[in-house]
Amino acid sequence: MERTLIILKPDALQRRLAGRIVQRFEEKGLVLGGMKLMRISKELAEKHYAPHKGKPFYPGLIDYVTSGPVIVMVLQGERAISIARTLMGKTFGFEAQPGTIRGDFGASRSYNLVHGSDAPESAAEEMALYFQEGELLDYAPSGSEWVFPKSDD
Ligand code: 3AN
Repeated sequence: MERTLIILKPDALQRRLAGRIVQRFEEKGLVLGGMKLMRISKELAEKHYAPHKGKPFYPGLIDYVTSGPVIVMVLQGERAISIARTLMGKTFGFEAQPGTIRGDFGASRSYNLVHGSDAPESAAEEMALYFQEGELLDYAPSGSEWVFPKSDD
Protein backbone atom coordinates (compact mmCIF):
# COMPACT_ATOMS: atom_id res chain seq x y z
CA MET A 1 0.00 0.00 0.00
CA GLU A 2 1.35 3.40 -1.01
CA ARG A 3 0.36 6.83 0.29
CA THR A 4 0.45 10.20 -1.44
CA LEU A 5 -0.20 13.74 -0.27
CA ILE A 6 -2.75 15.67 -2.29
CA ILE A 7 -3.65 19.34 -1.87
CA LEU A 8 -6.73 20.93 -3.36
CA LYS A 9 -5.29 24.39 -3.87
CA PRO A 10 -7.10 27.70 -3.23
CA ASP A 11 -8.54 27.96 -6.76
CA ALA A 12 -10.17 24.53 -6.38
CA LEU A 13 -12.00 25.71 -3.27
CA GLN A 14 -12.83 29.19 -4.54
CA ARG A 15 -14.30 27.60 -7.67
CA ARG A 16 -16.25 25.08 -5.55
CA LEU A 17 -14.63 22.13 -7.33
CA ALA A 18 -13.43 20.31 -4.22
CA GLY A 19 -16.16 17.68 -4.20
CA ARG A 20 -15.78 16.86 -7.89
CA ILE A 21 -12.01 16.53 -7.59
CA VAL A 22 -12.21 14.29 -4.51
CA GLN A 23 -14.79 12.19 -6.37
CA ARG A 24 -12.34 11.50 -9.21
CA PHE A 25 -9.76 10.08 -6.83
CA GLU A 26 -12.38 8.03 -5.01
CA GLU A 27 -13.95 6.70 -8.19
CA LYS A 28 -10.54 5.48 -9.34
CA GLY A 29 -10.30 3.40 -6.18
CA LEU A 30 -7.91 5.44 -4.05
CA VAL A 31 -8.86 5.56 -0.39
CA LEU A 32 -8.93 8.63 1.87
CA GLY A 33 -6.50 8.13 4.73
CA GLY A 34 -6.62 11.69 6.08
CA MET A 35 -8.26 14.99 5.22
CA LYS A 36 -8.32 18.52 6.57
CA LEU A 37 -9.40 22.01 5.62
CA MET A 38 -6.71 24.53 6.46
CA ARG A 39 -4.94 27.69 5.44
CA ILE A 40 -1.28 27.10 4.59
CA SER A 41 1.04 29.54 6.38
CA LYS A 42 3.89 31.24 4.54
CA GLU A 43 6.35 29.27 6.66
CA LEU A 44 4.75 25.93 5.78
CA ALA A 45 4.52 26.83 2.08
CA GLU A 46 8.23 27.70 2.06
CA LYS A 47 9.05 24.30 3.57
CA HIS A 48 6.85 22.45 1.10
CA TYR A 49 8.18 24.27 -1.95
CA ALA A 50 11.81 24.52 -0.81
CA PRO A 51 12.99 22.55 -3.90
CA HIS A 52 11.63 25.37 -6.09
CA LYS A 53 13.25 28.24 -4.15
CA GLY A 54 15.05 30.58 -6.51
CA LYS A 55 12.91 29.76 -9.53
CA PRO A 56 11.14 32.72 -11.18
CA PHE A 57 7.70 31.42 -10.29
CA TYR A 58 8.55 30.72 -6.62
CA PRO A 59 7.26 33.99 -5.04
CA GLY A 60 3.98 33.74 -6.97
CA LEU A 61 3.63 30.09 -6.01
CA ILE A 62 3.98 30.91 -2.30
CA ASP A 63 1.42 33.75 -2.61
CA TYR A 64 -0.98 31.47 -4.47
CA VAL A 65 -0.95 28.51 -2.11
CA THR A 66 -1.31 30.77 0.94
CA SER A 67 -4.06 32.90 -0.60
CA GLY A 68 -7.06 30.98 0.72
CA PRO A 69 -8.23 27.75 2.31
CA VAL A 70 -7.04 24.43 0.93
CA ILE A 71 -7.99 20.79 1.53
CA VAL A 72 -5.06 18.54 2.32
CA MET A 73 -5.55 14.79 1.92
CA VAL A 74 -3.66 11.56 2.11
CA LEU A 75 -4.79 9.02 -0.48
CA GLN A 76 -3.77 5.42 -0.32
CA GLY A 77 -3.73 2.32 -2.45
CA GLU A 78 -1.34 0.36 -4.66
CA ARG A 79 0.58 2.80 -6.91
CA ALA A 80 -1.29 5.75 -5.33
CA ILE A 81 1.42 8.27 -6.28
CA SER A 82 1.45 7.58 -10.01
CA ILE A 83 -2.29 6.98 -10.20
CA ALA A 84 -2.99 10.36 -8.59
CA ARG A 85 -0.56 12.17 -10.89
CA THR A 86 -2.10 10.54 -13.95
CA LEU A 87 -5.54 11.69 -12.82
CA MET A 88 -4.17 15.22 -12.21
CA GLY A 89 -2.66 15.60 -15.69
CA LYS A 90 0.22 17.77 -16.83
CA THR A 91 1.25 20.74 -14.67
CA PHE A 92 -0.25 23.46 -16.84
CA GLY A 93 -3.98 23.26 -17.49
CA PHE A 94 -3.64 24.39 -21.09
CA GLU A 95 -1.38 21.38 -21.81
CA ALA A 96 -3.18 18.77 -19.73
CA GLN A 97 -5.23 16.13 -21.51
CA PRO A 98 -9.03 16.28 -21.36
CA GLY A 99 -10.24 13.72 -18.86
CA THR A 100 -7.63 14.76 -16.31
CA ILE A 101 -8.41 17.12 -13.43
CA ARG A 102 -6.22 19.90 -14.77
CA GLY A 103 -7.24 19.16 -18.36
CA ASP A 104 -10.92 19.44 -17.55
CA PHE A 105 -10.91 22.28 -15.02
CA GLY A 106 -7.73 24.29 -15.60
CA ALA A 107 -6.46 26.68 -18.27
CA SER A 108 -3.57 28.31 -16.44
CA ARG A 109 0.13 27.89 -15.72
CA SER A 110 0.03 28.99 -12.11
CA TYR A 111 -3.50 28.15 -10.94
CA ASN A 112 -3.36 24.41 -11.36
CA LEU A 113 -5.94 23.29 -8.82
CA VAL A 114 -4.17 20.35 -7.24
CA HIS A 115 -0.86 19.16 -5.87
CA GLY A 116 0.23 15.52 -5.72
CA SER A 117 3.50 14.09 -4.39
CA ASP A 118 5.85 12.98 -7.16
CA ALA A 119 7.79 10.16 -5.43
CA PRO A 120 7.72 8.03 -2.27
CA GLU A 121 10.39 10.22 -0.61
CA SER A 122 8.54 13.49 -1.25
CA ALA A 123 5.25 11.87 -0.21
CA ALA A 124 6.75 10.91 3.16
CA GLU A 125 8.21 14.41 3.67
CA GLU A 126 5.02 16.16 2.65
CA MET A 127 2.75 13.95 4.77
CA ALA A 128 4.93 14.79 7.78
CA LEU A 129 4.48 18.51 7.05
CA TYR A 130 0.70 18.35 7.08
CA PHE A 131 -0.32 15.40 9.27
CA GLN A 132 0.66 13.73 12.48
CA GLU A 133 0.88 9.95 12.17
CA GLY A 134 -2.10 9.50 14.51
CA GLU A 135 -4.30 11.52 12.16
CA LEU A 136 -3.92 9.01 9.31
CA LEU A 137 -6.13 5.94 9.16
CA ASP A 138 -5.19 2.71 7.45
CA TYR A 139 -8.24 0.68 6.47
CA ALA A 140 -9.56 -1.26 3.50
CA PRO A 141 -13.12 -0.29 2.53
CA SER A 142 -15.27 -3.23 1.55
CA GLY A 143 -14.79 -3.98 -2.13
CA SER A 144 -11.13 -2.90 -2.12
CA GLU A 145 -10.20 -6.36 -3.37
CA TRP A 146 -12.09 -5.56 -6.56
CA VAL A 147 -9.91 -2.48 -7.14
CA PHE A 148 -6.55 -3.83 -6.01
CA PRO A 149 -6.64 -7.60 -6.67
CA LYS A 150 -4.03 -9.82 -5.06
CA SER A 151 -3.36 -11.27 -8.53
CA ASP A 152 -1.65 -7.96 -9.48
CA ASP A 153 1.26 -8.65 -7.13
P1 3AN B 1 3.57 19.35 -10.48
O1 3AN B 1 2.66 20.06 -9.50
O2 3AN B 1 2.83 18.98 -11.74
O3 3AN B 1 4.36 18.25 -9.88
P2 3AN B 1 6.10 20.83 -10.49
O4 3AN B 1 6.56 19.97 -9.38
O5 3AN B 1 6.94 20.97 -11.71
O6 3AN B 1 4.62 20.46 -10.97
O7 3AN B 1 5.90 22.31 -9.94
C1 3AN B 1 5.38 22.51 -8.66
C2 3AN B 1 4.40 23.65 -8.70
O8 3AN B 1 5.05 24.83 -9.08
C3 3AN B 1 3.31 23.44 -9.73
N1 3AN B 1 2.21 22.69 -9.22
C4 3AN B 1 2.92 24.85 -10.08
O9 3AN B 1 1.95 25.32 -9.14
C5 3AN B 1 4.20 25.61 -9.88
N2 3AN B 1 4.87 25.88 -11.15
C6 3AN B 1 5.76 25.09 -11.80
N3 3AN B 1 6.19 25.68 -12.92
C7 3AN B 1 5.57 26.88 -12.97
C8 3AN B 1 5.60 27.98 -13.88
N4 3AN B 1 6.38 27.98 -14.96
N5 3AN B 1 4.83 29.05 -13.60
C9 3AN B 1 4.04 29.10 -12.52
N6 3AN B 1 3.98 28.09 -11.61
C10 3AN B 1 4.73 27.01 -11.83
